[in-house]
Amino acid sequence: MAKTLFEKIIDREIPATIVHEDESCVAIQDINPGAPMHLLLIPRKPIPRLCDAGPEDQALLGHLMLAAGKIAAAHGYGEAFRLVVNNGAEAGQSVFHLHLHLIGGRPLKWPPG
Ligand code: DGP
Repeated sequence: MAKTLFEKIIDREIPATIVHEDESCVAIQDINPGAPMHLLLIPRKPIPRLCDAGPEDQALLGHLMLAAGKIAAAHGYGEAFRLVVNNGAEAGQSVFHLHLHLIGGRPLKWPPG
């Protein structure tokens, strides 16, 4: 299988600003930020979409959520941030390696477009 874009970033084959790294995930700055904080939390495991995750991924998904809160706090936005997962092209997913958008630092409207 060809590596996903995010696997190449994790493997340092493509440059990115990495702001967090642990045994299960990597967080990078989004190349096209939509807010003062716009990070992508990427599991090392290349699950294409959230709907492709299975029961075996339960701990990993929980890890991502908890890591997001800690990373938001480390960036000064621990009290007000948004997590977004685009699942599928029609929902706006463009990179088919599961990732959480971690957004903060400006007022966020609801519902998102
Ligand atoms: P999504 O549309 O939900 O699949 O989000 C993919 C995000 O990935 C999008 O916000 C832009 C970001 N992105 C795409 N290519 C690169 C890249 O080469 N480097 C970085 N840092 N981010 C990228």
